[in-house]
Amino acid sequence: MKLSFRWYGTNDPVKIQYIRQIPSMYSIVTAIYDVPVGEVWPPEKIKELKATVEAADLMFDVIESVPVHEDIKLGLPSREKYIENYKQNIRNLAEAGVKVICYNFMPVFDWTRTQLDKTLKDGSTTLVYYKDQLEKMDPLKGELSLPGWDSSYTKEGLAEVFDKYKSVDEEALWKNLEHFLKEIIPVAEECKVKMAIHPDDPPYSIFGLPRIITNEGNLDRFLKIVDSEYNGLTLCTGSLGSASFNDVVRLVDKYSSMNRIHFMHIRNIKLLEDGSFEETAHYSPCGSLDIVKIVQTLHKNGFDGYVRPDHGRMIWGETGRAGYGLYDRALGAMYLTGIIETLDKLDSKK
Ligand code: DNO
Repeated sequence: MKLSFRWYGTNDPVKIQYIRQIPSMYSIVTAIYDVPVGEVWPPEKIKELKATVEAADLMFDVIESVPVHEDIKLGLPSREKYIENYKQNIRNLAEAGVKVICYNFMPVFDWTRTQLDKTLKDGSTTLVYYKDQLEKMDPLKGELSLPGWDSSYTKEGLAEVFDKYKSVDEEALWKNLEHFLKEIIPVAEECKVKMAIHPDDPPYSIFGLPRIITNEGNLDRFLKIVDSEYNGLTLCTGSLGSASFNDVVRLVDKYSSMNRIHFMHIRNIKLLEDGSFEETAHYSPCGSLDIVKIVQTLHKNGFDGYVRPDHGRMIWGETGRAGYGLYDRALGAMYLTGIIETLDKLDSKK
């Protein structure tokens, strides 16, 4: 397992040198953030980013994300141009040595929370998703954005895109995804870049928009569309685990033994009775997921892909990008490293 850490580039309040100081850190997970969604990332920008990462003695192996233009998800005729651009991005990133590209196929919104700074009992703040808060939110009335999103919309822009989705139900979205995959996966195969779709977060429809990368049946369906190792998953424990119908350990076991997980996002969440959830520290007793069992399952199946500690709380007075501070994610990284080292040592004693 290769430990990695998300970094938002030189504008990130978290310095890359600090990430380097986390023991066992191997690769950075990053992206080009100042090119509009759907456009080709200029090769010079990719080169520059790679050089910055390598100067910090870290690998430039994982991109999160190359975002998918909304016209592709909507299946509009203009999608062909964006799909060609997407293929070019895969080629250019492969040229720079990138091994895995993470992306998602969520209509309009990426990961969604209802509050970014909920104070927990210990005084830390965290991201939460409370169903009663969500019911009161009307994305068409206000501007909604999260710190990790690749794009956010104005009120007018949102109304327009919601309107376009009126004719796209789940089956139509599957069709549009199928068209996209059948175009891009052959390029990924040729370039030896593993594509890794991120599950929908939360894994069910919100604001009346369709969501399909949500549960075991749909993950099976996704993998069969193009049955290639290059058509794989980013298995995000917190996203899939935020619905009680998903058994995360089972999903990790199934898809890692099929060699279809290329990137793991590991974090814990506490599921509440009404289906709401709070993000917690990684340590298993803090949440509803058994992180040791998840890592143990990956280890048993010989998983050698990338792992990153996902969102952290804000602790020790840190301020910055909600979910993406340094301290709690670094604690998560060391917790994961401790589990992996223990498993490795127990294994060598057999
Ligand atoms: C949230 C992230 C997601 C992820 C995208 C992948 O923190 O895991 O925003 O990057 O869904 O495209």
